[in-house]
Amino acid sequence: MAAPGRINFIGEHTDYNKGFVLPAAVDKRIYAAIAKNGTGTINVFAQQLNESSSFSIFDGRRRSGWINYLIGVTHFLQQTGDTIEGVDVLIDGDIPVGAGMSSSAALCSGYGFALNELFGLDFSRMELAFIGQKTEHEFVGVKCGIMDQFASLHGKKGHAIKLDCRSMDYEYVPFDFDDYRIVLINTMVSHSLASTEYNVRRQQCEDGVALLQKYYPDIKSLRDVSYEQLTRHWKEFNATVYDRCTFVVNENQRLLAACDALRHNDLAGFGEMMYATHKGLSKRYEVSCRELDFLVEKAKTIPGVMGARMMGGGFGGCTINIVEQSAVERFGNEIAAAYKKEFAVAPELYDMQLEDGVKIVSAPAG
Ligand code: GAF
Repeated sequence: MAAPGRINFIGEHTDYNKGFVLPAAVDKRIYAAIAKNGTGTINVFAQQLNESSSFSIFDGRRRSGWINYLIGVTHFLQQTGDTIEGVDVLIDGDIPVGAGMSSSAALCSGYGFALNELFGLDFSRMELAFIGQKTEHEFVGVKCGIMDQFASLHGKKGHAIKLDCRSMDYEYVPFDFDDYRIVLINTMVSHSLASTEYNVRRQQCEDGVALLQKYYPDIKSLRDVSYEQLTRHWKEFNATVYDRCTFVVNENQRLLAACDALRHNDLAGFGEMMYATHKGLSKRYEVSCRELDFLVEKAKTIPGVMGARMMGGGFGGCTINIVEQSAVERFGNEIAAAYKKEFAVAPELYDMQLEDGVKIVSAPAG
């Protein structure tokens, strides 16, 4: 089984506000080999970490660390009354952990998908995505949206996916710009603040919704809020909550405009919106950090860069950059050198391909 990580072009922190996102599955993946072992125990070996762990299929208790993802998925698959037996699992992969490319969502999506196939459980890809999300919520404690699990399961080669996180309707948007590359730059800062601050942001958005609902009972989430409604009541808001809500309301609109730009092959317009998203995430949503801001500012000065922004939950991880093919080498050299000079750390660069979602692959020979 191969489960991809994801990138997100635009639409950040909009998923749990029931708005739109534009992610894509990529060519960095978690691989798992899974076989029934005739017992009631799940035995897992994580190659990258050189760690093993086991749990009973009936034991749905939370533990610490990566095994939680597998306990959670097993638990929720079992809850529906389906029968799972023990399996041996070997996990490996090349998604950089902590880089904001959703290695944990890939793990949950891929593991759930593999058990689904092995035991003929009949869950749809969408149901598996929700099981992965529920695992994050209840076993890991991060109240994430649905974007990451959805993207890992629904990716399509050469395409981004415009997802409506309320209706769960989605549409594949081709990203076929032969002369441009999607380059991620990893700050190598791992986002330790991310899970607590993530939940705080979510709460602040809900606080904003609760305030506006007094005036507009039909509002269910920030997705339903217009900029006019928000500004009309600004005096009643706590200033921080107001900033958070402003970012989300703008970001949703920006995503729709960005999709139009893509459809019209307007990569320059699309790139400008990426910069605007970064500014909002940094100044109003306050989920960026000095390293991410530095990379985006530097990217703006290098010829051939169409757009750049921080990607994912924030507080570290990667920036996503759209760069002219002919400028990629210079871009990589210049930005890596500048970053190393500033922070004394060499960033990693990844040239991304958009790929299919989770699938069964045969083991390499030998
Ligand atoms: C993380 C979450 F898991 C996603 O659901 C999403 O909210 C993202 O941060 C921010 O857009 O990756």
